[in-house]
Amino acid sequence: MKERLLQLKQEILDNLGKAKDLSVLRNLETKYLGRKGELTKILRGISSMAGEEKKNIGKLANEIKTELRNKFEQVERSLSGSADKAGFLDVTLPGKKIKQGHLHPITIIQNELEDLFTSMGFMVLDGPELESDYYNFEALNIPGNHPARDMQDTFYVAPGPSPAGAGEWRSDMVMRTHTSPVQIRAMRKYGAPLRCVVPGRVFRCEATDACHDTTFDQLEGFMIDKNISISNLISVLKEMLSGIFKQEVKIRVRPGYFPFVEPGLEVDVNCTICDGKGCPSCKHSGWLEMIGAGMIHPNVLKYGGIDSKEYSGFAFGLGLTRLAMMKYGIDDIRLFNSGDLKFLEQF
Ligand code: FA5
Repeated sequence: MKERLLQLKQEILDNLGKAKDLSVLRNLETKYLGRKGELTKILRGISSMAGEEKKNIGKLANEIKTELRNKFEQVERSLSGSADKAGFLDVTLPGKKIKQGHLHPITIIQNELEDLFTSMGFMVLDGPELESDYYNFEALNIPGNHPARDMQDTFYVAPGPSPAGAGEWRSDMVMRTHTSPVQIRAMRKYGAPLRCVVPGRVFRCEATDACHDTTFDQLEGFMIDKNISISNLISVLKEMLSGIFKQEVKIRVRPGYFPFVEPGLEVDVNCTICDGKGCPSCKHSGWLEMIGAGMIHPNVLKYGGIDSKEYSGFAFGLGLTRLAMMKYGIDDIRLFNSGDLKFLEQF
């Protein structure tokens, strides 16, 4: 009998250990401790035992019964606790905030410019950042060894040995130094007449300061048609600047040299950081060089497959990152690519 009791106790404890919810527990309770339960039946049988055996088995049976009762209660408490936790939802707790990203200031201003230009009938084009030497320089009237190449020192990719001999090296692929190569690509693809803008990233190998970076954005714009003149260029630039700044901005136009235009112009914007008084962002001049522009050189039209006797055109290259500096009052261009969230979260 003692053996049977200990065996039953072990069986009940094993089953209790496996009980996953309260309904399983209730079934176990009925099966073993209920009115017709297996342990109850044994306990009833003790009354028919005699003498010393009755006393010893009776004591053991009562001890086992008490121990099992306690164990049932303990399991019940833990099962109802976990049920509470799983089933309870505190709807008054504040929700988890999902961090939302936003557009980079350069993208914001690029979108505004694209809207402005499409409203004036310009197409928005794209071009490769890794560009051939031919499109970046050659077809823009800047042959190899032309001194104008020094104005835009670049990153040559995968240099190979120079056919010219020892000490020199050359590569046919460059990180584009400006968005102007897309002029040629567009002329060849679409022909004339043509109205396009090309926003995009450009790269230059140069020392950085508050208004120069090695990676920055430009927006190329060009218009080719019959009888296009400098006055068309100036009026488009004015339209663009007043659209971006939403107010009259002071500009200054001076002669500039770019081999792919004739005549060439530089357009400066009155520095909005210091209000023209002079600061590191404008190199203490009160003006920030913002746009290179001019009438497209006949050689460039020829490279693009357009008859320069029939068509003329203007082109400009806007420093998009510098425009963003002026619009948002940012005094150091290097902040744009810094990845600094304290800076970026202000937009
Ligand atoms: C050019 O890149 C010419 N492709 C522009 C052009 C296009 C002229 C079509 C004529 C016709 P430039 O090197 O000046 O020109 O650069 C144009 C503008 O880019 C500058 O006015 C300036 O706003 C910006 N820029 C130039 N270098 C940097 C730099 N290192 N960091 C930031 N912005 C720059």
